[in-house]
Parts: sequence; C-alpha cells; structure tokens
Amino acid sequence: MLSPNHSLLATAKNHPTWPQGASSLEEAIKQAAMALGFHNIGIVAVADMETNPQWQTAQENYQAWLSQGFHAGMEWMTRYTELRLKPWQILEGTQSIVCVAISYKHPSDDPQASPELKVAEYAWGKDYHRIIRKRLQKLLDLIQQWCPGIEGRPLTDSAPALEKPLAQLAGLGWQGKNTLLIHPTLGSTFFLGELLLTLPLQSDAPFATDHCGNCTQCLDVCPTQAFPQPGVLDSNRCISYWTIETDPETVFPTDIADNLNGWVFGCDSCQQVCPFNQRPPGLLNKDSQRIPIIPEPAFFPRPWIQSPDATQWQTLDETTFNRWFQANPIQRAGLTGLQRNIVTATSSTV
Ligand code: B12
Ligand code: SF4
Ligand code: SF4
Repeated sequence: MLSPNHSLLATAKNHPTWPQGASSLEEAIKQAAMALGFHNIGIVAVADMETNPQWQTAQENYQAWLSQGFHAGMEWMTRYTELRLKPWQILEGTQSIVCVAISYKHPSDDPQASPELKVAEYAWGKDYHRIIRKRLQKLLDLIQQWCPGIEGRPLTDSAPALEKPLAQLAGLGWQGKNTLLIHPTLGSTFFLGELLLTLPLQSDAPFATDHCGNCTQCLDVCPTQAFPQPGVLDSNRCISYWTIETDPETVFPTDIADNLNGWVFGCDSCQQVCPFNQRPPGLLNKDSQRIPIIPEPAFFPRPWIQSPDATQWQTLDETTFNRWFQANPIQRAGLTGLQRNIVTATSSTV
C-alpha cells in the first residue's frame, strides 16, 4: 500500500532544494536539519504519542513534581498544563513533531579559566533560543517548499512543552538521574528544540534504554543535595534555579549561598561528572565509528566569560553589562541579579 505521503513525496522530490539521495520526507528533513547545524534529529507522530505509555508516565511525573512544589518560584511551570501534556495542541492540525538537539560543548577541555566566577557552559555564547528558532524556521521554509500548504511552528523552551520526555520519544536519548536528556555519544551538553508540523510523518523508535546503571556521580556531587531521588530535581535546592530564575532582590538561603562553589550563573556540576560527558561529543557513523561533531561557534565563550576578571565583573556598570551580555542568556538575570549572584558566590567561597 502507498503511504499517505506518496504523492507529496513525488512532488517534493522534484524541488531543487530536495536533499540529494533522500528517498523519504523523513530522511530529507533529517538531512536538511543536519545541514543546518543540528547534531541529532528524531520524529514523533502525534498519533503514536497520545497512547504511548512512556509519555503517559512523563505526564503523571510532571504533575507529581508540581504537586510537591519542586518548581519552587517558577509559577509559569504551573500554567498551560494542558498544552505541556498535549504539545500538538499548540498548533492546530499538528500531526508530527520533529525534535532536534544541538550541542553547545566547546571543543577545548577547560576553556573557562576562573574557579571563582563560573558560568554554566550553556550561557557562554549566544542565546540558544534565537539560534534554534531561526534554524527551525529555515527547516520549516524548506519543508514548505517541498510540501506547499504545510504549516509548522518552531519551539525551543518558548512554548510550554515537556521537551526532555518528548525528545526521548523521538529517540534522542534517555533522561539520566540528573534529569537531563543524555545521548550515549553526544553526552548531555546540548539544547533541545522542536518543530510542530501539520505533515504526517513516520515516528522514530523511542529511546528505550537507560544507560545510567549503578552510577550515582551526579547525585553525589550536587553541592546542595537537589535530588530528593534519582531522576527528580527539587528546584528549591538547585543553584541553577537560584542564580537564573529568582528576582534580583531575592536573598539566597544560607545553605544554598554557602555552597555556590563559584557558580554565578547556572551550574554544571551534575553534568561535569557524568561519564557520558567525558569525551568530546560525537556520533556513530554507519560502521559504528565515533565521529566528532562540528562544534557550534555561536556557543563559544565571549572573552569576558572565558577569562573573567573578578574586579571587572564586580564593578560592572549598566552600559558594559548590556554590551557584554547582549543576546546572551545572562541578560535574563539583569545587572542587579548578576551582581547579587557574584556578591553571594564570592563572599561564600572566601
Ligand atoms: C524548568 C527548567 C529548569 C529548572 C528545573 C529543572 C528540571 N530538571 O526540571 C531549572 C532552573 C533548575 C533548570 C536547570 C537547568 N536547565 Co533547564 N529547563 C527547564 C524547562 C523550562 C522545563 C523542564 C521541566 O519540564 N521540568 C519539569 C520536570 C517535571 O520535568 P523533568 O525534569 O523532565 O522531570 C522528570 C523527572 O522528574 C521524572 N520524575 C518525576 N517523578 C519521578 C519519580 C520517579 C521515581 C522517577 C524515576 C522519575 C520521576 O519525570 C519527569 C518527567 O519526565 C526545560 C525546557 C522545557 N520546556 O522542557 C529546560 C531544560 C530542561 N533545561 C536545560 C538546561 C540546559 C538546564 C541546565 C543544564 C542549565 C545550567 N547549566 O544551569 C540546568 C540543569 C539542571 C538539571 N540537573 O536539570 C535544557 C536541557 C537539555 C538536556 N540535555 O536535557 C532544557 C531542555 C532547555 C532546552 N530547550 O534545551 N531548568
Ligand atoms: S545544576 Fe548544580 S545544584 Fe542543580 S542539581 Fe545539578 S549539581 Fe545540583
Ligand atoms: S552521572 Fe551517572 S547517574 Fe548521573 S546522569 Fe550521568 S550516568 Fe546517569
């Protein structure tokens, strides 16, 4: 029997932008996404998602997480629950979700010099929201050239969606004990994004295995004991939450303030110890050889983040703050939020 996309495919293949050698829409989308700089791509058909037991468990877990107050002051996590659990409703007529991952790992081992002013690696370069959304939009433009009339909506942390369980359904990795999505060879230092499409596509196989095994390194290293149990994070105890998500006037509880260990924006401790992040991110080729990925320069550190000068950071004025952190995630904290973090971190580490 011919697939519902058979006639679409015949037209799509004739378009000059159709990737060479691609024999299906799914393959063409993946090739095009790779060419746009994404490092991993998977597809979920909405029809398969609605009844998937993994997805149903993720929904229940999310509600349990909220009911225990693990979202701390992130009230926005309690809104649009219906859409978070049914992300296909964000765009009417959505039939498939293309999930993408892009690594933000810097190729050098330790490019950030200061142990006193540590910025989480996700925030070293350009804000990922813009980068990912722009590229997903380009991908959508291509799909619309191949399949006129198809609608789509790029997302990355910009609309309510349970991105990690969704990516797991698309086969991009498993949720580790530190709750992050991990891929066996890419590690966990990547961002996630999604493209909702009104185009029917075939699902990839969900990622079914958990590779954490008996390891507990992330749980053991967390300086503030933010994991009440493996795979569950209590934001009330997470440095990343306190340094990124709280209002600038919020004073950190003493047991958080005393354990910042130099983190002034975000925290990477539970990723840095993970065995899956000890090698440069790579992907396996057809012969199962590990090929290093091409790192994304947009996420390389700005010089003042790479080698932070404590005096300069402590005496930042508004103009320099805006220049330094324009289109960078630290902009979110604002100058006063960043200063609060620096004062708290430096007074607790001396
Ligand atoms: C809110 C949020 C935060 C909060 C809360 C984090 C959290 N783990 O929930 C804070 C501010 C702390 C945070 C921190 C970070 N974040 Co954040 N964050 C988000 C956001 C917006 C929502 C996550 C969410 O839905 N949480 C709700 C909980 C319920 O979901 P969950 O963690 O998947 O919870 C599962 C488990 O708790 C489990 N569960 C619940 N109960 C039980 C019980 C048992 C027995 C078991 C086994 C499991 C279980 O099931 C739940 C559902 O799958 C996402 C973007 C998005 N829209 O998804 C980014 C996102 C998760 N963050 C991201 C990043 C990069 C970070 C940081 C690394 C940044 C940094 N360096 O500081 C840290 C990592 C901290 C950590 N270990 O998680 C990336 C992660 C990419 C990846 N590889 O996974 C995302 C996906 C953003 C993106 N688009 O790329 N983040
Ligand atoms: S980000 Fe830091 S504080 Fe938060 S859970 Fe991981 S190690 Fe703990
Ligand atoms: S450190 Fe160990 S337990 Fe934690 S996520 Fe990585 S493999 Fe899993």
